[in-house]
Amino acid sequence: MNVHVSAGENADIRHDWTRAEIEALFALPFSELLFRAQTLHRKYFDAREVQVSTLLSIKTGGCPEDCAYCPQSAHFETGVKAEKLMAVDAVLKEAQAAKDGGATRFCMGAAWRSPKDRDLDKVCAMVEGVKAMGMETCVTLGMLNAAQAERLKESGLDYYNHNLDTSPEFYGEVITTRTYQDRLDTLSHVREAGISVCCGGIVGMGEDLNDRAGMIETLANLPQHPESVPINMLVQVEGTPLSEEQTLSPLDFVRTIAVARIVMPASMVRLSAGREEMSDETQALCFLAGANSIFYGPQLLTTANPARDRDRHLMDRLGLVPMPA
Ligand code: SAM
Ligand code: DTB
Ligand code: SF4
Repeated sequence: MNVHVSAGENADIRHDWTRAEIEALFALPFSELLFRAQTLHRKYFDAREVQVSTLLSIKTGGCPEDCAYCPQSAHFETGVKAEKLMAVDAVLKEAQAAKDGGATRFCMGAAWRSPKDRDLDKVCAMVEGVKAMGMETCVTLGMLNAAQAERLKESGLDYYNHNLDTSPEFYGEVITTRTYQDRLDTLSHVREAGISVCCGGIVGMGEDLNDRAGMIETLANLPQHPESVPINMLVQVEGTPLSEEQTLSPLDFVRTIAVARIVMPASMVRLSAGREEMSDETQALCFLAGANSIFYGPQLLTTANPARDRDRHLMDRLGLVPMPA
């Protein structure tokens, strides 16, 4: 990571944020908020650089969880067909294509509540294979126990993605099949195994500003900030309970990115799902607000992401360059 200042003990890196302080950041005049976010972004990173990851759904659909945003939940009719875990060879072929396309990290996602041990053997082989290609690795497989996190670490895993998704208060409106504490437990197993943490959430689910502040408060007050903080704009998928939700104003999305950058200045803030529906100008504001990583390639897990040439063109016009691994 191209951090210009060590992320050790310093006044910028705090774990004692209050909800009121974070709400006050959201309430700043837009230019003041972006100025503060930019200032910290430039202190910790080269503001021209954007980390580029490619996602692959290695096990799609049929998930027993009821996350109200998710096209892969078996609870909703969304037209996503349940598939089996992909073969290791097929995954490695996709990883090579991602590397050839310019990605430095390969993120593999599975629609599981938690992995079975037999499945984990295969995922570990995928991680080993992707590492051997010289790419960083990330997986998101649902809940993990301590032993599973250890096994993934031994296979060479760099990052584990597990999102808090929203505030503790709003969480129950979105997911009933596992608790907020379950998520925090998985995050601590990942951390204890020595794997870097990728953890963020979704906005635009009908939450209010206090919930957006509550999500960021929880992330910032974890014992260690997640190295990577994905901020997803809800992708509304027909058949999910949130498909008709009122869309969030792009400026409120930009504010969320800026606040995440300010309270977790040394973390990578990922402008995640929702870019396909976003204007180039909104994305430009997100980069200005401190976002410094994206998913690259035409598909997220089951929904669309901008085509590679649209992203290359956007990065060229903004003078952004891929971050070296
Ligand atoms: N099943 C695993 C889990 O939930 O941890 C891993 C895959 S899950 C699809 C990964 C993340 O994708 C979710 O935590 C959620 O934040 C995000 N996500 C899923 N559907 C989304 C949507 N429609 N819009 C935005 N983000 C979404
Ligand atoms: C994350 O926070 N966003 C990515 C990644 N982590 C795994 C997933 C977005 C999924 C969007 C809906 C879909 O494509 O199925
Ligand atoms: Fe399953 Fe993950 Fe989708 Fe929730 S977000 S339904 S756990 S795939």
